[in-house]
Amino acid sequence: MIRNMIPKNYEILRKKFRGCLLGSLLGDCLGAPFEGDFITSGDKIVIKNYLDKLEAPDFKGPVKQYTDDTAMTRCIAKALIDKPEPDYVLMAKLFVKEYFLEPKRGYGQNVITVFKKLKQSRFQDVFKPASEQFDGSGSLGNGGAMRIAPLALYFFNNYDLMIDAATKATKLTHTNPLGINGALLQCMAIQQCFMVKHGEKIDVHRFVDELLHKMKPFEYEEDEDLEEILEKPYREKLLTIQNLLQRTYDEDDVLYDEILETLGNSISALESVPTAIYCFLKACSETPELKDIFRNAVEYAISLGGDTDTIASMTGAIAGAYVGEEHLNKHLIKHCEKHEETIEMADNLLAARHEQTSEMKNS
Ligand code: R7I
Ligand code: MG
Ligand code: MG
Repeated sequence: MIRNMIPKNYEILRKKFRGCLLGSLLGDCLGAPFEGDFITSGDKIVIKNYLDKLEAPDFKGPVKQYTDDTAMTRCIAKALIDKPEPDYVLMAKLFVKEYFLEPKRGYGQNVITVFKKLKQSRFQDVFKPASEQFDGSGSLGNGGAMRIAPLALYFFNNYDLMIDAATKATKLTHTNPLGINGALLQCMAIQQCFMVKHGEKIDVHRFVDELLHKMKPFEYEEDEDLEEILEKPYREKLLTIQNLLQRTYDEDDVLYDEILETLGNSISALESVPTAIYCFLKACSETPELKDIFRNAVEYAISLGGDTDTIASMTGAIAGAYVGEEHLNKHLIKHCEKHEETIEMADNLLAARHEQTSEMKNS
């Protein structure tokens, strides 16, 4: 193999790869203690103090453990590092191995059936067990979206390959279009953070417009000839985000209830992926300093309650890809399980991507 020169932007990419995977880990570890909670105004202060305490230089506390979100994210990253072409049998095998090694990581109730069937069938047809979930309609949970970050990173500069790989990696466990499209939307949001110049502010409305445009081919349209209105659920959510982003800051309490009502905070992909994107964009539009965006986005995601580990993890992956590792609090990182391995994994994923791209150019 002919090694290519390290490109000039390699350092920036490294910061973004690390920021994204660390952001995903932090959101999961920090959000997990609140999973399933209803959050009161008092709890919001508790969450703020909890994060302040963890950000303090000298605070020592027990390691914050990650859940299934990170366990499965790590499997996708490992598969890409080992095999440069996405290998879905390998991904399925890693999911199953990981689950049976550590089953108590808080996995979704139904996805466990997929793991058991994959194992029993000796990975004959890795897409079959997922397609049988929920009487054949497939899971609409956020399990596909929560683990998609490594694919967005690996294919950040090849949109078509990213969409293809994200679809297939999701179909290993989630075949419902809502589950798949949620994973695609999360992937697109992370990838879009690579299109913003490092250190430059995001135009939040343009960010959503681009997502609206990209989601169009994946959702049905209004068909005038048939006089039939077909569904476009994710684009409806994105329009809601546009609307919510125009609201003023002093309406925060009213806004909070409205966000829960319109965007949601549940375990379903439709009621969590757009919520995570909103948490990120709200922080971008209200936070003057780049260094505070990650913390504000993740704190807000946790304060919404419900599926806190997953929504905070997805928010963290997007925010981390945008601001880069240097704007994540280093003390906060140290409290999270396997943070050092996560940095190594991000570097290996970038190296694997670089080698793959170089090979493509040289062949
Ligand atoms: O989507 P999945 O991997 O779960 C991820 C969530 C995250 O919050 C993790 O942090 C973890 O806590 O779990 O797992 P699935 O079992 O496929 O889906 C999760 C749940 O969503 C299921 O157990 C169901 O309760 C629900 N669900 C559905 N309910 C009705 N009809 C998913 N799909 C359907 C459906 O089609
Ligand atoms: Mg979890
Ligand atoms: Mg969760």
